[in-house]
Amino acid sequence: SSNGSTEEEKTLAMIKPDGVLGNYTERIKMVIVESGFSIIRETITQLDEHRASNFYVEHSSKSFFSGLIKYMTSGPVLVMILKKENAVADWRTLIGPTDAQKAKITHPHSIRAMCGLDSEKNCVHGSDSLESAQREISFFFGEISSGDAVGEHDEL
Ligand code: RTP
Ligand code: MG
Repeated sequence: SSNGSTEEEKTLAMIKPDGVLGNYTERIKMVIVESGFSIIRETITQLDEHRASNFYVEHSSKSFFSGLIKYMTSGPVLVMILKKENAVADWRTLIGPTDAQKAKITHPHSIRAMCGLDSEKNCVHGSDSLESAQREISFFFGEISSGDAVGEHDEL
């Protein structure tokens, strides 16, 4: 950008109901900060069926969808905007694979290995692309500055 700072990305991170109820919030936040992310916004919210279905609409035809919605509405979630260079990919790497059982074997230092249970109850979410990140940030926090302005209008 024009001020010479590194281009930074924003991604959406979520601690799912099992993570919040299992008291993993502070441990996860510690890993986030130690890994170089800034938490620039955060909110706790309880998803209802409608909002959870909308959030995961890409999976609406999958066999696991009804279980996913039941899980995601089972308690409050903590949603955060994380900022860092390469935030989208780096947060996905830090959380590890979808199946927390596999994560414990193949990615033992990942967040899902630390606090996830199985292929459904995996404790955390991360946007899977820049486009998903923008959609998901808007979903929870409203519109934000577009990508080409990131770094100059980055108070959000
Ligand atoms: P997320 O979107 O939550 O960050 O997870 P992900 O990209 O690693 O995995 P995705 O394929 O997008 O699946 C979304 C969430 O659905 C639940 N799931 N359950 N029972 C199952 O086989 C199954 N498969 C997926 C998980 O909670 C997964 O994170
Ligand atoms: Mg996903």
